[in-house]
Amino acid sequence: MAERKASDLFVECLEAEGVKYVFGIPGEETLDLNESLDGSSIAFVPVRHEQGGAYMADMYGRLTRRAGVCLGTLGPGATNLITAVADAFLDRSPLVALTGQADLERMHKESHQHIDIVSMFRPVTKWNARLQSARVIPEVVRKAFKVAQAQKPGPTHIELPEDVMGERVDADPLPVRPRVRRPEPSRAELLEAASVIRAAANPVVLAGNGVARVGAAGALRDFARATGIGVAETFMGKGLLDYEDPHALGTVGLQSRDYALAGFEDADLVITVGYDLVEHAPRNWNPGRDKQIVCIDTVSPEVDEHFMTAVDLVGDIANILADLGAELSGGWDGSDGSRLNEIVLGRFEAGRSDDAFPMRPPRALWEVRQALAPRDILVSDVGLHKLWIARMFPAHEPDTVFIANGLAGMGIALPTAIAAKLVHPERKVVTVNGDGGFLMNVQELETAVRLRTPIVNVIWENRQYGSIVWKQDKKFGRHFGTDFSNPDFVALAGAFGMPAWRIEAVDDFGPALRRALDLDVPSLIVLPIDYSLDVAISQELGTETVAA
Ligand SMILES: Cc1ncc(C[n+]2csc(CCOP(=O)(O)OP(=O)(O)O)c2C)c(N)n1
Repeated sequence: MAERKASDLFVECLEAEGVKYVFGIPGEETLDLNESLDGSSIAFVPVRHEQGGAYMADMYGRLTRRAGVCLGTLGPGATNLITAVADAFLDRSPLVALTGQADLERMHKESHQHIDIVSMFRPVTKWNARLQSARVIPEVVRKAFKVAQAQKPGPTHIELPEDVMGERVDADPLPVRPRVRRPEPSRAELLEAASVIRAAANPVVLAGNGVARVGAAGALRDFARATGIGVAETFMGKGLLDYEDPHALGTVGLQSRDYALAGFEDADLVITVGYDLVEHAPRNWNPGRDKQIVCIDTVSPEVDEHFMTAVDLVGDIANILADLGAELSGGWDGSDGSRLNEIVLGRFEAGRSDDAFPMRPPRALWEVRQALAPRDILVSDVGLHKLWIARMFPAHEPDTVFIANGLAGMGIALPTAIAAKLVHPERKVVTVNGDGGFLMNVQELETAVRLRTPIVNVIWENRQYGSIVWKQDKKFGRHFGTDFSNPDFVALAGAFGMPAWRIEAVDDFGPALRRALDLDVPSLIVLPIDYSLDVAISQELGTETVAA
């Protein structure tokens, strides 16, 4: 290859990694990189706040399992990326963050917009580095993608000093091996796990985000069918089993008695599959530390005194489930449902005839479920609405209900939904937001309109930070610092050039949602919501154990 500009080589390396989009905002210190992107096969997607761009990369990575890429300039551009990079860190999305930087020669002294971004990103990335010389670009880029995409995935970060990106260099991208070999547990470990499980009278499976991440839902369904063992899902594991599957025990984690009512109280053994402790602490389902645990995951599990595992099966989750299922086949009957599902789905179904207005959550969610096909996508923002979605929105398929439960940052829904629509243009995409969180990334409505990504944004309007009101009322019997006024959301959407509607009667929501879903442009629906119905539903479910 001939000598060329370092930024050209850098972009060739991104192309070799299969990058299709870079989401971000250019800066004066990323001029060369942006110019090189312009001449490449990669689409640079300008966003309206770097956080929006990083959330788009986060969802792109989550859905494609290839790292999404975001870009911010030095200083404020980089710090604006951080919240969404941290989300990718705790929610385990492969993401590569690129940030500009001053010339190497002005880094040792006080200098315009120069702060130590590499140190700042270190705690929220799996790996990061400053590009010290153009010659190492192929290694640095390959490493950033390899580390980001390795189990458990997460973000990496490369800092790009302006002068390095302008150097002349003669090098080529390193080869990218498309398939990564995943390790397998030994036969002895597998047989040991099988014998521990065989000795259990009442085993249950707790399945988490990690199963969806590696596309092992089919293997999990087969395992449940082959063994007869029931499966409970975390919020982020929604849809791993179709909620109508006879082995589905429900979504656990919102309240203290969820696990008990899903069968954990009587369980002597819990098989965790792709379970990330960040989602929900094991103390909640193993308070007495008396359950035997078999852990199936892609990496060795975290240490927690409530999660002392008997056997770990580390490697390819789908293969492990298939091999273990073959060893165990039959033996249990976890197919008569769970009391948890009975209560929650009963309330959900009852919601269909609730004609209260402002609308109450079960009816609002019932209408969303009716309007979406099984593989369509619902993206939740963060707040009381998220707890309702986690609690009762029934999912048929994995990767169809997105609930951020690692970092859980408000404002995630709109930008991530845009990326979901870019990845799956054939599926309908709806966001449900609180009126607090929606305004945190509202600027990305312009990006959605410009990209013509027809997502439907539903805002549950109550003019309060609902989940904080709920918590304060319970703790202090009053709430404070939680009320606000809103802009006229319909007029605001109109200013962005989008169709929008305010729902004035309970029966109007379903038809409005269907009408919006048929459009080929993004739209917005304001739904006045009544949160007086407690998400805790019934005393039988106990007190809540999570924050929104
Ligand atoms: C960026 C960020 N800031 C603060 C919080 C803490 N928090 C969690 S939920 C919530 C209130 C959400 O209010 P709203 O978006 O109106 O949704 P609602 O609870 O009313 O459904 C707050 C402040 C957070 N999770 N993320």
